[in-house]
Amino acid sequence: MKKENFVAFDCGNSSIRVVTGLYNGETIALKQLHQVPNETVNVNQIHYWDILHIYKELQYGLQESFVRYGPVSSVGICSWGIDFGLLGESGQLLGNPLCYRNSFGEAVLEKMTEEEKYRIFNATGIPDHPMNSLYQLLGIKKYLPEYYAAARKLLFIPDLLAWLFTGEVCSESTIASTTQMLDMRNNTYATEIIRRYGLDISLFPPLTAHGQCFGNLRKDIADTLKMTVCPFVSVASHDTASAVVAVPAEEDDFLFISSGTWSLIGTERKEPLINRDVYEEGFANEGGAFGTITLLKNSTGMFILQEIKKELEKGGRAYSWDEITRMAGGCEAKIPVFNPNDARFFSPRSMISAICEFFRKDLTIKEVLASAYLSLACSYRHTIEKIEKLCRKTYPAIHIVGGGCRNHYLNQIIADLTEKTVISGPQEATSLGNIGIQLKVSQPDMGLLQIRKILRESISVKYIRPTDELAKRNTLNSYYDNYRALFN
Ligand code: LRH
Repeated sequence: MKKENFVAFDCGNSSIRVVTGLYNGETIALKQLHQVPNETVNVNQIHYWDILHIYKELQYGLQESFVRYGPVSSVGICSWGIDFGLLGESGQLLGNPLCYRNSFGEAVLEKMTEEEKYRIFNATGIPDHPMNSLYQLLGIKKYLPEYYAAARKLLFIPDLLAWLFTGEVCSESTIASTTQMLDMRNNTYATEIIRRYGLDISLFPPLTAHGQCFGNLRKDIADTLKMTVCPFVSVASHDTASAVVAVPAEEDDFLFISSGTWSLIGTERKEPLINRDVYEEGFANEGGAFGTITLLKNSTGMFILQEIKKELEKGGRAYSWDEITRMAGGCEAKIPVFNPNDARFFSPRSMISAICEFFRKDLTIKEVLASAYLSLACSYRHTIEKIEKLCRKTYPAIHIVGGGCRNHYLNQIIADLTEKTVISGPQEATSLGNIGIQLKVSQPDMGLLQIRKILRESISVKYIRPTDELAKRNTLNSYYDNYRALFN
């Protein structure tokens, strides 16, 4: 069989990546074509995404795929959730998309009553968070009224990129679910909520079905890149949803952590779970591939460590992740723990200072790092215990996928602390899941489980078993007790 060449655009919170998946009829070989950091740009205290920079980098990767592997069978796009760009009356982009780390949504959410918050959760399946697109959009309407008034279409990041590449204006359910404006029971926009808060329903583009072509590379772009036109396929365009497609689980009920800047900790379900307990615990029913639901907690992930690393590197010297984990592992003092999801760590000027201020003392850098890793692992255990309670089930293993799964130091702490086997990999879960869904175009009978099987057979994973050293377990459990005490 002729090899097919599928391209995944994978734009995460911290990197822009283009990957080709060469499919031989049985398995997929991933080839990374291009990767550069993704960063926000701060102008007058507002964080923006540089979408045209992202667009240029993706063009470069697409062209590389054509040069190296010939005509592209199709392209799928996925990105981080929540953020969006606005198009005006003449069909042009009105500005760079704002980043969810701005505070536009905060003031809006503060004014909502408990009853309103629950009503929105009940209608959408998504709990409140100031960064959600709903609150951001209401914040923009209030604080940047001329920007909102000029908007005629709202495109989430993958949709905005799709529009730049194809000219098509459309969306899909996984990315739309991160907005808190999608009704997760019916997979349609939550029109009642959108109207109730005075937002314009016509801003939202139609939703496409997974595994179908929605457009083609614009001819002028193909000519500039000196390549042939290729189709664009609707994939699970929220990066988390694509990553879940590539979880190498054989069983159909599994626990996953999609580990990157954020850690999405959850399970895959056929139906949403919308009730008071889920709301109180802050779990979200996000959209998954082919109408599945990912019941998950959107939890701080590697962000805290990425920020500390950046801060250390301001001194002019680069630190590898191995070095960072060695420093953390070399901490011999008692390790203090904090809640990584505390608002103080959401967007601080200095993460190191924020951590020291939280403990009201100067910690050594080894202590800061050890504390960040341990706190992260404690937050994972805490969330997993809640999932097990909500789903009335105990899971023996945790699948960790995404860039963060490479961190063996962290994986071992997670295994030891949760007393579960960690199955780590694939690191490129988002790109792999993206490409997996593209297989459906030429094989329409293929379902999620078959796609997952092909992806599983295309990769290898590592098993990390929990320690059987009692003393180590006891120390970790006492740290975890300290962590739990933060919530009393
Ligand atoms: C993970 C993620 C998460 C969002 C955040 C902005 O990459 O998409 O689901 O909440 O980024």
